[in-house]
Amino acid sequence: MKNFNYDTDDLIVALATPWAESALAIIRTSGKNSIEMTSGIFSNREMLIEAKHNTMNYGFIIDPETEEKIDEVLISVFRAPNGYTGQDSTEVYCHGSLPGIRKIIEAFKKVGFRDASPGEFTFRAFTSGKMDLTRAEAVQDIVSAKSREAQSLALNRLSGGIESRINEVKKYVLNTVSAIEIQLDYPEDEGGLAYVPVGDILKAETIIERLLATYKAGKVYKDGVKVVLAGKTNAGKSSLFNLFLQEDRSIVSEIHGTTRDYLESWISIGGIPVKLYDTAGIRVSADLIEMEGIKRTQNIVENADVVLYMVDGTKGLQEDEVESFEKYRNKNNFIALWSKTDIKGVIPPEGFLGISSQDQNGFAALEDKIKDIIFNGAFIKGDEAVLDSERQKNLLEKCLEELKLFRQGMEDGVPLDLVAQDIKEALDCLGEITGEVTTSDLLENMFSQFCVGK
Ligand SMILES: Nc1nc2c(ncn2[C@@H]2O[C@H](COP(=O)(O)OP(=O)(O)OP(=O)(O)O)[C@@H](O)[C@H]2O)c(=O)[nH]1
Ligand SMILES: [Mg+2]
Repeated sequence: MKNFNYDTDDLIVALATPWAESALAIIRTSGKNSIEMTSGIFSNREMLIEAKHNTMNYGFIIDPETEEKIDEVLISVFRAPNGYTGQDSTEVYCHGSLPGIRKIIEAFKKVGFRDASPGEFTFRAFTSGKMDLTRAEAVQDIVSAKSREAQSLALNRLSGGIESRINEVKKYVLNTVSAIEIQLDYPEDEGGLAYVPVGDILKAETIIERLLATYKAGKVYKDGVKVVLAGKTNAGKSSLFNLFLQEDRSIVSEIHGTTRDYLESWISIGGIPVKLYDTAGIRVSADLIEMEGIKRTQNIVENADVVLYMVDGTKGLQEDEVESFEKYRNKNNFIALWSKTDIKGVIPPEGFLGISSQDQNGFAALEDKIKDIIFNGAFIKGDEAVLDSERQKNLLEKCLEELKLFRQGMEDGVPLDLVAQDIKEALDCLGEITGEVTTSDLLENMFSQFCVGK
């Protein structure tokens, strides 16, 4: 983040809604005396200066130099230490005209505001103690969530779901640290018998392990997964692709080699964003374009999270596909499908899931199987807090490692002052997660990923 300003008192302004024509737009400000300074461009100065926290104030934005009316607006007022940033701040609800918005922001600058950097409002919320880093990270996750589920998981983190779990861990670790400190300070009191509550460390480890298990699930909701339909020509891949999409996107025909290049589309399976690929059917062909399509199919299959391999149920597994079938079969992300089960006499053999794009038989079972593979047992329970930041995950892994080292050391009879080091490092990791121990590099890196106005 260039020119990221850590002077958190000065006056910042930014458009909080998209830079596009719309019915309404919101411009937000924050900083010391920002309410009074906003009143400098408001038709009813006194009203704003005296406005209470959490109130709406009607009037006009006035150009402070020309005194020209710029827009008819509502201004909401938030007084420190309340409000999002914990500072005095205002939000201007104006009409969503781009020239109008530009003029309002210019007016703000004329009375001493500057453009906010990305994430600067949230940064201020963090520095004024309104939220820890796990919550701040959740703010950006909410803004960029691709699905309703991802958004609601982020909302849980914003309400402190992760923070409270981390604090629990911290409590257990601190208990142990203080027990160690006492031992080190007054060794003779215990008659040489060191008592350290190792059970607390085990409890801490359990919480961390569970949080780490939710990481995979959380990532699935946030980034989505790749699911590929592969198989021989005419197996019925495009028909199933269209069924997933609920539209006639891919051409379906009885001619072999109908799909020559791959197609992709985002769909949702139980709230998980899935990028579904329809691919060129595998066969030996003299057609160069088709061969290129088949080559690309293989690449996509290699990189897929889930491979749906479809065998034409009316024909069974063909000789020339055995090789590719066997190649993928041994992977744990593979589902073997037996197509066209609506046709009389088409019955899936052992190991295949029967499916029909015509009567949709097997479709729900397929969705369940896909979910099983994606989550691999790491389902999220109810409104459990789901870890989703890589930064937090890495720190938790390190913390867990240190705690295990500590326990190992205790078992091996390593002197207390040495094992104490491991547990203090574990504590540092926890502090870094919530932001009590931070470096400016970390903050800069994190907040620069935000959008302006957040
Ligand atoms: N009865 C029945 N016919 C199906 C079903 N699925 C596909 N078909 C038919 O099978 C033929 C091939 O279907 P496609 O979906 O184009 O097959 P594909 O695997 O995409 O074929 P390529 O693009 O050539 O690789 C078409 O005539 C479809 O109507 C099904 O579930 N039941
Ligand atoms: Mg096709």
